[in-house]
Amino acid sequence: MRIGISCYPTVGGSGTVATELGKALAQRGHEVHFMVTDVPFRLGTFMENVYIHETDVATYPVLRTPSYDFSLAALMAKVADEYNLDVIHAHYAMPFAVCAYLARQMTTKDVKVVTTLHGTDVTVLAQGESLKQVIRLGLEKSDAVTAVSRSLIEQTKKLFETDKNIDCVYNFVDTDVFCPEAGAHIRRSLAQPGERVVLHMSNFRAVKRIDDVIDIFARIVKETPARLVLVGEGPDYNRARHRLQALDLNHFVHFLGKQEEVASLVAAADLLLLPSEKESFGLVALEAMACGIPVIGSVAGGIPEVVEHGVTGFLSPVGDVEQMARDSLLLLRDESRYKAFSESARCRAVTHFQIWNKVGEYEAIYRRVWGLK
Ligand code: GMT
Repeated sequence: MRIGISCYPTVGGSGTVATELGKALAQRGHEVHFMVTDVPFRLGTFMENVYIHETDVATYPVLRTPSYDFSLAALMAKVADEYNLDVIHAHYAMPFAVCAYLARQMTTKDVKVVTTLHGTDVTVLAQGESLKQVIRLGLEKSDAVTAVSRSLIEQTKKLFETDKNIDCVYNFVDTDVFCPEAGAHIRRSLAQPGERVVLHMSNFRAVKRIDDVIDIFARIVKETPARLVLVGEGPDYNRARHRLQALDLNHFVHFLGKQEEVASLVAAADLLLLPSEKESFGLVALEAMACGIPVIGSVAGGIPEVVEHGVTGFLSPVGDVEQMARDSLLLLRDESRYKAFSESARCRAVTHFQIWNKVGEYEAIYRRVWGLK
């Protein structure tokens, strides 16, 4: 098939899922067209069957803000016409499904629209009235809608009071790339022998509850030698830095900022902290599990569909840092328990969230919207 993909090109789970999906589809022989504002960060080097189309955003003094969404819609229509696209896969209703709807009004081709909900368009943006109706339009006009967890499907249906069919296609991971062996060569630069490595990787937004990460780590390091590795960037990153300094904990912390290649960093850790307030899936938890790294997280959104409580990690109510710290220590100080969790985590990732199975699920949806078997 000829598939157009639109996503946010910046670091983040949705961009990762969209880009890895596009690359995998290209490997399977589909023609994949990324329609984006910038080259997606995980795209890497040239790949056969992959084409990139960047928006040319119109600016004019009378336009108070650049007309990004209209430019993207026009680009989608142009690519659909020129390359005879079968499907536009919009990763986020806002703005991509809406742009795809507009593109469909402009193109002469019968192109189908598949929209994947990744979370914040429903859990944050659609909570206010100003964008809710636009997001609803994007969903209703899509030929198929998928969401990355059952929890997100439930929230979407409740919020929009819709009975539209929404397929659950979980996030996925390449378990050959994210594997326990991937971190061996950098472990020594993160910790001394005998020290445990605790990782948090995110876009450092309020929903990630960075203060909880710090509070959990402060309790861990009081009891056992440990290092905290912080990967990512975002509004709360510098505040976290200052707070760790004020607590005199900064010499136990590696502030690594934005990183392109993360499999080795994840695999070099012993534990992942994900105490989010909202999390539609939690791709980083899956990437950690694939590397055999247990997860300490919150019972929020789709996290319980990824992390099996008491088997591949421990989950507690949002904000319960005492319990999260106790559970962390339970794993870090008991080698045989840790080994059992680590093996179960890897096994769950391999069994339930393999990239090729999920790519197959998306392909089946593309065929379905065309009435093909
Ligand atoms: O908040 C993030 O971590 C980034 C965000 C994004 O847009 O990339 O991630 C969302 O999509 C991911 C891929 O489907 C999910 O794994 C994340 O859970 C989801 N984030 C939230 O729901 C907060």
